[in-house]
Amino acid sequence: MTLAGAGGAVIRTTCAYCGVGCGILAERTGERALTIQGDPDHPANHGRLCSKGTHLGETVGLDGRLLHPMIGQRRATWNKALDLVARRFRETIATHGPNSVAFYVSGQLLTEDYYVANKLMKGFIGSANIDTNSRLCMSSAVAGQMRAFGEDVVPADYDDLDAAELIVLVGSNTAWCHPIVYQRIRAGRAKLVVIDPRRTETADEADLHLPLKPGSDVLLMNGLLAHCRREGVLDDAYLDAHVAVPDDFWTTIDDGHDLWSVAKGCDLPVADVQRFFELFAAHPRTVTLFSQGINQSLRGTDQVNAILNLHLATGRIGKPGAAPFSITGQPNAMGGREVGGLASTLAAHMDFAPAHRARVQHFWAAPTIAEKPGLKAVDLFRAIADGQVKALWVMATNPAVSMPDAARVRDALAACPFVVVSDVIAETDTSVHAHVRLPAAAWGEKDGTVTNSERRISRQRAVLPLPGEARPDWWIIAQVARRMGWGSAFAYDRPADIFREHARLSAYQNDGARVFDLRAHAAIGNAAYDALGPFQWGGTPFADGRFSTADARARLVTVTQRAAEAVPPRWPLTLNTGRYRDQWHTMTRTGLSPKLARHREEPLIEVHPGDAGALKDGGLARVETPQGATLYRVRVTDAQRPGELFAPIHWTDRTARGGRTGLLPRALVDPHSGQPGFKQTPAAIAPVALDWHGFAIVRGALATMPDTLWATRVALPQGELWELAGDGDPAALDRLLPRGERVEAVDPARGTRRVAVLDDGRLTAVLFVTRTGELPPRDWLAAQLGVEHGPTVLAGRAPGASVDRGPVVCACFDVGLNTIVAAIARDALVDVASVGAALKAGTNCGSCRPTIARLIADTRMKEAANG
Ligand SMILES: Nc1nc2c(c(=O)[nH]1)N[C@H]1C(S)=C(S)[C@@H](COP(=O)(O)OP(=O)(O)OC[C@H]3O[C@@H](n4cnc5c(=O)[nH]c(N)nc54)[C@H](O)[C@@H]3O)O[C@H]1N2
Ligand SMILES: Nc1nc2c(c(=O)[nH]1)N[C@H]1C(S)=C(S)[C@@H](COP(=O)(O)OP(=O)(O)OC[C@H]3O[C@@H](n4cnc5c(=O)[nH]c(N)nc54)[C@H](O)[C@@H]3O)O[C@H]1N2
Ligand code: SF4
Ligand SMILES: [Mo]
Repeated sequence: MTLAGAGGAVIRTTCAYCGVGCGILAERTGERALTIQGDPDHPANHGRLCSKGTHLGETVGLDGRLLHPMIGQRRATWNKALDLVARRFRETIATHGPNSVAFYVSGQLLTEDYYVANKLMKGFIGSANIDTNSRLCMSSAVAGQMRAFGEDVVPADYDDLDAAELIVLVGSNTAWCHPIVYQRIRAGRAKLVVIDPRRTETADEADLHLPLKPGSDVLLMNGLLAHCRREGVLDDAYLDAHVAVPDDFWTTIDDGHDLWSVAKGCDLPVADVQRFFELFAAHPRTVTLFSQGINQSLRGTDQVNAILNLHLATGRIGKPGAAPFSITGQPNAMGGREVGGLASTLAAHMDFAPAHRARVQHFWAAPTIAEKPGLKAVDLFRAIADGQVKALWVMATNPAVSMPDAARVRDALAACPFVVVSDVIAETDTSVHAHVRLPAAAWGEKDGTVTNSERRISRQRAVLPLPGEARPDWWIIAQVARRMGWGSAFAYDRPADIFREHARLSAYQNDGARVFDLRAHAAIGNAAYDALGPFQWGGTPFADGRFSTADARARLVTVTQRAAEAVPPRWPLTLNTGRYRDQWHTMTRTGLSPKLARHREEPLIEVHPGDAGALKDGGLARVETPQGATLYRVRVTDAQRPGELFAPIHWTDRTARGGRTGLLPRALVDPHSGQPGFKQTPAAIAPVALDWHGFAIVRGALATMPDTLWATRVALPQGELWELAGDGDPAALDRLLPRGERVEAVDPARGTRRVAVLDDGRLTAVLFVTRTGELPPRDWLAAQLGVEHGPTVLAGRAPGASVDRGPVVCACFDVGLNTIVAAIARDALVDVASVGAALKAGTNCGSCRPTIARLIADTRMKEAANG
């Protein structure tokens, strides 16, 4: 659908990133240029966008794109590449059977792509060896909802956040990871409780923050349920009518869940736990929103059920403002669940029961159908390493970075006889292991549907033409299927053909037993599909108290807190991992945006002051676990609990030496869901002293990655900044610099080395290194690229320059921390709105408002302390 607008046509589409699923108005303004605005008419965001969505336009250039099929290092035609993929898969299946091949796919595929991949594997190849990165993401929520509801349905809407009186965020850094949902929560009037071991920016603004001991959520939730029972808050009528309760359930809840035992077990003040319990008891309209702090645990499914138990036993489900809300991470995590893209589901919310298999096989007119669940992600990569799986196709995910114990995953990829990778980027840590690389259409070029956290299906539409020979994922998969001999079953001409089939399957022999049902769209025409506006399926799920089980009753599930793991002396700390506000996963796309790079330029390891010992804030440290080791920049902060470390997941071999968090977690999983326990890994940390530190700024890109011990790439508007540190002679760094006229200032006594490279008098690169001293701020130098300069540039600052504005807080208006702090002090600003009025900071996407609020509080506190 297009709208009239000045310049080009304004296209309605959906954000590329998180599961909030914000609507976007995009307008093409140049060859590869877009303007981006929030869609005021989209019910998920009503016109708002966070920093990542706002800066999507900075990520649609062709730098680093994979534009042609590649066989090894050679460019190939589509015909050759597709023939090869089809032949190798066919041969492997013929010799070793259907379970010797696998697909590893992603919640970043569109529903249409996902549907075709799932159909090919389960109905035609006849194996269920298709699993997805959603296994790492919300498979515990899926397993928990299946146990409780009999179907994987999220019974919550964003409207519930407006209607709620109390919102409990459990294991969710919503302010950073689902910013527009967070803004909606803040705009409402509900009280906010945050349950997270770290004091995140989400926790900063809460009415109550419970920094519980990691992994003690079951104890806390069971304790709360015991409190509700004591206080008469249970909904007995609802339980009688709609819920099956196991015999041992209430004795387990009554046993050992007094307030004091719970507070002690969770390592929380009794008064805070009591306050939480009382808030919950007092507010029937409660939404409990949870994500990876709950799901990514060796007890993830039990933790999910502990939350669902609470909502079922208090009847807080299927009513406005009352819901357990498993929020999804990726833009189409929910669509993947609908098509059955997990190895443990079949299709359209059906599983491997004989009747389901027969139904799906019949619908697809398929020659075969997978008999049983396939290999889940962690087991899949083990089976590749063992040689059981001999051909793998990876689509839209980067497992060499994002899987636990990633070094073993890399070994598996390297050993696999045939690896195909479909990606939009030419070189990723995964695709360097590929025998065949297939260029996929990227966000802004693809066309289809995604489903957000509240089951709302929205269109993604193409705004830009396909570059090079890039093709949509559905097309690539269907082409391989045709070449494997299944032409008529994969004769799709457009995404609408696939959507119709998917909608028909959801309705096929569905007498209401499956909530997921798109029958109203099963006959949608091409034009109507093109114009399709956002719509939600499922109505208000379970509003009538009927669930998707055989007896229509939901289930309480008996779950108990397991004893904490013993702390091995060699690994005294617990490593927690997660996300930064302005980066998306392995940075293949957000890493292209200079504005987004500024929020956190380097991978930090956050450490409590009590654990810092010899670690220096701003220094480097090595974090080690039994699986591997990697370096980080140290941040000492009391936002961490003692004994715990926090590291970001974003940096890769393409962007850094160090910060390779995927190497550290164990490949251990939850027994029900197969989801890895990413949030708790026994670890140790030690300082690393390097001879020198410095940075390089270059126009364009460095020819090779620095082989220094520490190096981090930061995108700049005209090139790259590399933060560097190492041992030995820093003169060796000179070879990283481009050719050109060099001016240098080298002071061996003070250990400084400053080099500038000029081309025709214009600055193309600088290198600044010091052994002991300070380095100048990077901003000014970065802005000098392309400007005429002489040796004075080696001073590193403009003559009479003002102070560094500091790290960027507001990515939208490029406002630095020091600028904000100075304005707060100078103009006695007391709230976020006045900072916005003075500096514009925080007035667009709002992602930085929690930071600004914290800066105001800090400044006021310091002023108070200074009298
Ligand atoms: N900026 C940004 N946003 C994103 C993404 C991104 O990469 N960048 N990715 C998207 C995706 S795919 C996902 S899945 C979501 C994830 O969104 P979130 O789940 O909000 O993000 P995480 O940072 O992984 O983890 C959330 C919190 O869980 C806490 N936690 C750790 N252990 C425990 C525990 O034992 N109990 C409790 N209660 N909490 C614990 C961590 O301290 C952390 O603050 O974000 C989505 N949005
Ligand atoms: N330690 C630790 N590890 C984690 C987590 C954690 O919290 N801690 N979180 C886990 C979670 S929740 C998730 S979701 C995963 C995410 O981990 P990944 O899925 O591995 O991360 P992405 O960087 O999103 O990878 C997406 C890839 O698809 C490519 N791509 C983008 N668009 C398209 C497209 O349209 N088509 C194709 N074919 N390719 C495309 C991108 O260039 C990129 O290479 O990480 C997991 N790993
Ligand atoms: S909250 Fe941000 S990242 Fe998520 S969909 Fe909306 S704009 Fe995109
Ligand atoms: Mo995720």
